[in-house]
Amino acid sequence: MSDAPIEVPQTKEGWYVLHDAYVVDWPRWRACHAGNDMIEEAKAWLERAQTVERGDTAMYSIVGQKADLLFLHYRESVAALDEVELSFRRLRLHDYLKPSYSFLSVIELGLYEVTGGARRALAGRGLQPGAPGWDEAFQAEVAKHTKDLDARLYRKIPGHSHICFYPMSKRRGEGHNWYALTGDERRNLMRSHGAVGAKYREQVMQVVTGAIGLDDWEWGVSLHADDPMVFKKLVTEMRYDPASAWYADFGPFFVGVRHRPDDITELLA
Ligand code: 76R
Repeated sequence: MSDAPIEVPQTKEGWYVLHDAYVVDWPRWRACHAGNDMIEEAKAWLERAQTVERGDTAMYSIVGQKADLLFLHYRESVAALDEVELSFRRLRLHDYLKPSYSFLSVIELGLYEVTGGARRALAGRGLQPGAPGWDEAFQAEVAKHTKDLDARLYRKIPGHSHICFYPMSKRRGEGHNWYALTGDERRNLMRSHGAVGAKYREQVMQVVTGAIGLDDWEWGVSLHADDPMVFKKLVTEMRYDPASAWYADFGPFFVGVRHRPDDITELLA
């Protein structure tokens, strides 16, 4: 450990995000006769949720036993997420679903490169962290480079046909502890991580969401692509990159196919 002042990473936050997954109680659903009404009600709910002005919603059919349906919501506040969640609970269809997984987080952009650049710029002007005026000068320098991030923070859900979602945390073990690294060590690791990711930029869109203080893991990773094979290739390559190889722990993986509101009829047929 160095005795340099601890550099807590700076981040910019956008929409709050809820990943909300359910399994269908198939025997009860099959035995019920009011199916059509409920489906129409659910479709109308999804239409409304998807056309919300501030945020977005998407529905995915999850492959495998972990869930049948995943709803992904972007909203401007935790309260707005709570509202859309409750409006879903009130649907009659909800009586035939069982909760399978949920994850609350917020779209997050790490500013490792921007803050590293700001520190160098200030050092060039003879200002060191902790010196009088440093905080204001630092924030002004960061602000110069973060004006154009809104398009990524307040975006629509990427329209790709497949999603791969998983929560993850950075390791805090005796041997490898992300939180005990210096800012420069973390910055270098994230630079290498970004370089691996950049190779897949054409094929996949990553939406990283921060969840420290919000849920049981530290980040949510949503990868959006049209070809799911890209998930396997990309995540495999990331595993060998030091930021993941030494410092990453992963939760359950959910892979699904995106569907429109009209598809609910067929999904539940
Ligand atoms: O901001 C950027 O998009 C550029 C650089 C970048 C950052 C800061 C980047 C690029 N990522 C960043 C941050 Mn990522 N990412 C993951 C995973 O499975 C694993 O091993 C890890 C899960 C994948 C697959 C992935 C893909 N990334 C982060 C963070 C925050 C860490 C922090 O702040 O400490 C996490 C948790 C994380 C996880 N990353 C990319 C990708 C891809 C494909 C890219 C390039 C995309 C692009 O540049 O548009």
